[in-house]
Amino acid sequence: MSGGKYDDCWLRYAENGTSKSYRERCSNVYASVEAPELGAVRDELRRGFRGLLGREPHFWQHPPRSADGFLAVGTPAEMEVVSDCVSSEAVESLDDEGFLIRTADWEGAEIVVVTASTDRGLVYGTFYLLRHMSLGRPLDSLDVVREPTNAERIVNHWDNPFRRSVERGYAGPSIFDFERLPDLRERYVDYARLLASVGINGIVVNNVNTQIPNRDGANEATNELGGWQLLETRYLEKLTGLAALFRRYGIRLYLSVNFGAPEKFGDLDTADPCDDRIEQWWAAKADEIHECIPDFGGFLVKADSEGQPGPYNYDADHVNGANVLARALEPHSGRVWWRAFVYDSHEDRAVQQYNTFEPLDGEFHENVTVQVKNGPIDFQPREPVSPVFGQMPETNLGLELQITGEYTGQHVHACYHVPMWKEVLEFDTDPEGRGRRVKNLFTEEGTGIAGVSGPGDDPNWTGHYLAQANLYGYGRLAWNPDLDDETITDEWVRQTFGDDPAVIETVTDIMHDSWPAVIDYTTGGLGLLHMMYNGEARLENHYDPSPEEWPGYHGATEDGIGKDRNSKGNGYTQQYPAALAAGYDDPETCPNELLLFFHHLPWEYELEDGRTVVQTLYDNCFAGAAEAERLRDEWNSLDGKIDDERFRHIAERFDEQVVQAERWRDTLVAFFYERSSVPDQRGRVPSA
Ligand code: GCW
Repeated sequence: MSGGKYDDCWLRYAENGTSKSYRERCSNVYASVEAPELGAVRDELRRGFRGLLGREPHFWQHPPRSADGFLAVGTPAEMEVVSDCVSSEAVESLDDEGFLIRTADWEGAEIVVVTASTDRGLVYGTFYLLRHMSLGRPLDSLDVVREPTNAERIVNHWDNPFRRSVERGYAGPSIFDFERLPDLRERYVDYARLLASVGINGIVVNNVNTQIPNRDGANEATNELGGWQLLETRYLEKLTGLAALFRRYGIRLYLSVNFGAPEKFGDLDTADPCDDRIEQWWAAKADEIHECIPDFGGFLVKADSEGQPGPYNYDADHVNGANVLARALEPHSGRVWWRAFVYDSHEDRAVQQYNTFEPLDGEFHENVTVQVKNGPIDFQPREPVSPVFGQMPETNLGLELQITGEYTGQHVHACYHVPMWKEVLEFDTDPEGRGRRVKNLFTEEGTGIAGVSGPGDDPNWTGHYLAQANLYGYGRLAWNPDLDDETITDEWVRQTFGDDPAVIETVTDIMHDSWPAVIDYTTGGLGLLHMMYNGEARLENHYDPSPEEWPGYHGATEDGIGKDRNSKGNGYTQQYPAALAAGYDDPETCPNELLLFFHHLPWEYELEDGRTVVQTLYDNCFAGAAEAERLRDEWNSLDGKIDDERFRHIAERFDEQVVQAERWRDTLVAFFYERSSVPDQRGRVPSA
């Protein structure tokens, strides 16, 4: 932990075997001083080198005259040293956020140059260099050019500004203390550093549920102190300083807004997007925000979903709704992120998003991004990829991933999401040959990736220490979705836990195997989902096993289990392009891990390996719980190899995970037995 306050996560900058050579090259730093971002660059180098070099670097305002090397950070326009070492065409051809790092010989000294065409590029270049050094890699012969694949790389906070709670957050209260703004906490700087270090360039600071459902009673929305109030002038003014702080790190601020805001503020009796007064109201609001925050990113909107108001309240549709906001933001280069998470019943929401949004393809404004969750349901441990992807070619789409662990053990269980996200990103939305993998859908301007973040005010930011890896991995993939999970995991483990090979190997293995274990004991591994408790009044919402509760999702009956989301059933498979639809539609060709998502099958339906459905469910539940135990034991083998504080914290989480995994296993297998009356061939499931 840094100074006993809160953790540095992967920005620990520990001295390593290469530090001696770093001292030779980087003890002197020549960095330009103009823009605010460059303050961030210098601060980070100071902090990073204090650790990595074991001493503070000396900052120069001109090139140091010494035979030793130095580090030069700046744009060629500002620094001659840079333009001497790097061709201006090479820099000009970089996109705004790209950077170039090169080792060069300059007047007899060996220097390292970090350059870019913008100051934001320099921020990313600096963090790249520090990561490179944290990984102990040499500085000779550096020749690095990097640009982000995706232009928009955003985190969505589901923070409730005035309660300071975080919806689906498992790491304490909100980092943001909105009541105290414009006072800024030191922690905001550290958060901005964490985000910028992995390339995040946007932050939505408040919950999409801008009016908070009353969780204790009927699921009725109340107006009490919702995040919608941030649009009031007095709060906008307070956000100015926060936006400036993030700006230094290349991060733009966004707000979740309430579609009914024009009505809520009391001066209008409607929020009808087709009413001229509403058009003017939003335009004036956007102007006002822009006055306070000149680089304001835009609005995120959850409309007509789970109690939030939307265009349906006014007989309008999502295009009307999104476009009125888009027109308001257009003069300020702002963007509307319009969520596709819209459904009207729990019966089968899988079919609803495609049916609602696909017919609207081509009608959204240029500065609207339709933000779609990776799967058609809701961040389940495993879901098929949403059929919306690849099928709205005339619409800017955004991919919404969940960094926090709502359905994956809520940061009591270890569950590394990077392998899941890789599965989504590598998914081919059109296997008939046009090569539209999910990861290739967000490279055009206006498209992008959004991650629902969970960090909170806990000393370790994420509740479960290992969950830091999800934030790290999210940023790295949003920047470059081609990175493989091994690379990301290795970077994170080494920066976080150091270079002891035994520690690296063990932690890597734990990360790698954590998600499959959670899938197995919470679902049985054949594509079932939503077996979680869903009461509104208890904290364990979406955490505890409760398979009886939502038969509509898993379709368990006496004769079988699974849901016919196929052409015999509700036709969901037909929302996919023909080749995918055909594959999913036939239980013989449907991938095992999604079998019961698409098909209701007899309990004793035989799978390819000769086992029955019910036996496979039993086996997987047992295997998942056993795996949780193995992961715990692996972690325990690190006793004495890492600091006590982190060791004990994670060991305690694993102890609890093992207990919960066994509970999940026992509840699910009892449920499967109770419905099927088929005994476990291995005699593990009590049949009395
Ligand atoms: O499934 C739900 C979560 C809600 C969340 C919603 C959404 C912000 O349980 O907590 O609300 O998804 O994505 O809007």
